Parts: sequence; C-alpha cells; structure tokens
Amino acid sequence: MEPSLLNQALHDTPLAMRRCSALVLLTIVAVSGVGCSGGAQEDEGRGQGPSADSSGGAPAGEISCGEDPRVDSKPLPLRRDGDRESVEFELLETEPAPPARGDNRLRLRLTSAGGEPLLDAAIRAVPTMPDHGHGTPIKPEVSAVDELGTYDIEPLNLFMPGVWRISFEVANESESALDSAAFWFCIAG
Ligand SMILES: [Cu+2]
Repeated sequence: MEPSLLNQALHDTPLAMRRCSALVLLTIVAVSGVGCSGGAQEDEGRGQGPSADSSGGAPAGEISCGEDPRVDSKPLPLRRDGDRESVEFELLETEPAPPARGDNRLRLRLTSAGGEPLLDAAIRAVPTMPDHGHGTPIKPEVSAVDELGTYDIEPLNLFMPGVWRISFEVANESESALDSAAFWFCIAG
C-alpha cells in the first residue's frame, strides 16, 4: 500500500510549502540561466539596439538633419542655376557659418545668363520650414554690397532647429520676375 501512502503524504503537504518548493526551483533556473539560453540571446539582441543608436545618432534632445538629402552641405561658395536658368545664384558666405539658430546674414551674388553681374535686382528672400509649414514673422532686408551683383540679406530669423529652405525670387528693376532658387540649411538644436 505504498503508493496510497505517498498520495496521502502529498495530499497532506501544506499548499504553501508546495508553492515554496516551486518558487525555489524557478529561482535556481533563473539565476543559473539553465534552460533559457534563448532568452539570454534575446536580451543581448535588445541590448544592441539602444547602444547602436546612442553611438551613431545625436544626443537626446538635439536635432540632427545634417544627413537630410535636401540640405546644402557642400562648402561655400555654392553656385546654383535658377529654376529658369536665367540667373546664377552664388551663396558666398553666411554669418554665422554655418547658419545657426537665431538671426543669420547671407551674402549672395547674382549673375545673368550672359555672365554679367546682376545689378539693381529686386530680391525677395523667404525662409520657411517646409516640414512644419511655417515661415518667419520677421521680413529680411536686402542691401546691395558692391558693383559685382553682391547682396546681403538679413536678418534671416531661423528660430527653430530643423530643415530650413531659403527661397530667393529675383526680379529686375521694373519688377518683372527673372528667376528663383533655394538653398537649404540644417539648423542644429
Ligand atoms: Cu518649425
């Protein structure tokens, strides 16, 4: 009658004691890692994600748009034909360099298709953040610098980190449109 005695013994074992035994067994498995190598590998995989992000990306809270393909990242001066190819736009310098959050000044040289400096041009500069659908409340002023078709545009109030497009529309003295072009900047946060 031994089997029945064993059954009787198990039946008499307090429930709490049986649960305790199960917990001890689970704890041993968890601590030793026995039987959960899959879980360990999974943990390792998860660990690689955040570490890869922190080594390759910008610190938390900073805008990183320098890799955006729209952004003009080549060194100045930067030449660009207008959309109608009737004016060449040359971005000579920016202040500060590179453009930064806040007020910026851009120096632009305009050349006609015939290679002549474009003098007395009427230039309209429009800074916008295309991804956000807004511009700036401050209207930039344009002033001629020399007789080589060079103009200063300021202030370009790039008040927010991210991608900015500075569009230039150029008209002649009698205000008939000649050409337009845009330069793109990444403003760090
Ligand atoms: Cu914005």
